[in-house]
Amino acid sequence: MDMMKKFSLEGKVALITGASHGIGMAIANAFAAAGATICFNCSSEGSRVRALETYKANGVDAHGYVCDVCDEEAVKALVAQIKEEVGVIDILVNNAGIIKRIPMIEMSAEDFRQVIDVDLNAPFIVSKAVIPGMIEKGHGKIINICSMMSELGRETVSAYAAAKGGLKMLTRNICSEYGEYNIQCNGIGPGYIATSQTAPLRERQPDGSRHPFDQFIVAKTPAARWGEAEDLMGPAVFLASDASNFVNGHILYVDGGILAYIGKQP
Ligand code: NAP
Ligand code: GCO
Repeated sequence: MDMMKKFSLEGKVALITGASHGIGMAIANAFAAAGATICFNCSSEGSRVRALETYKANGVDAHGYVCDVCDEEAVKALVAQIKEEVGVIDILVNNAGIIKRIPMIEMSAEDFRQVIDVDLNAPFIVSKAVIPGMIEKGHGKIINICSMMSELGRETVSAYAAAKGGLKMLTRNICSEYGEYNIQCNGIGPGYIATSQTAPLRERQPDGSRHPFDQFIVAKTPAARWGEAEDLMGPAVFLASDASNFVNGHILYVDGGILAYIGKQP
């Protein structure tokens, strides 16, 4: 048996939401290298055009769309357009996400709702739009990009942690409800990854020293470094491929070991 064929995505159509840069783009590049046809969406035409230029420079012939993942009618139209232009979606990565770092009692209900909308309601909306096609095809892979905050809290990220905790359970529920249709739904829980989303946590201080949170995360991570979006490529290909056909409802933490580690004695 050619074991490596189990990791191939040849002939598969993948939709990675929010893959205009960061983690989503790294996962899309990994899927392309494994043979998949890449579709992505983002929230603005500017992001879409810039992302398409980057994909092209990387040798990836991606299909890019502007679509707000919170807008159910727009998402349904996107899925139909992809079916028309590319094919029925075999692999969905619910990656699009936002964070607002505000102390909870200072956070408006509107800010809280916006984070829940993108990080939890949207994965429901997009999965609901894609699953019927997967059932018809007889297979499907859904990967929800969760977070360490699916397990842990911290100051200022109440909405984000609530959303990512809910996303962990949505992952398990999709697994429970659609596993019989040969659809596997799993999560990836990245640790602290160096992207634009975490840039504020790594900014140099006025005196040129490293951000205190940067120093904290490096000390708290057994790997003693921030993760790179590239660290997620292999785990994502595994969960998108036939190699994981009996893995379902699992959250794979790609965090350098943070969740396993109590932290070094000061
Ligand atoms: P990022 O660099 O901020 O990228 C977020 C992406 O989501 C962008 O492509 C953005 O599109 C898109 N997006 C946001 N709201 C959208 C909407 N309403 N409709 C469509 N697209 C939307 O984030 P990242 O660091 O790569 O994170 C990606 C995912 O990983 C998120 O779910 C995040 O919560 C999760 N995560 C990140 C880390 C980390 O340390 N970075 C760790 C754990 C989990 P535009 O380009 O148009 O704005
Ligand atoms: C934060 C960070 C984290 C990371 C990630 C960790 O402010 O604590 O943004 O939430 O984004 O989710 O897994």
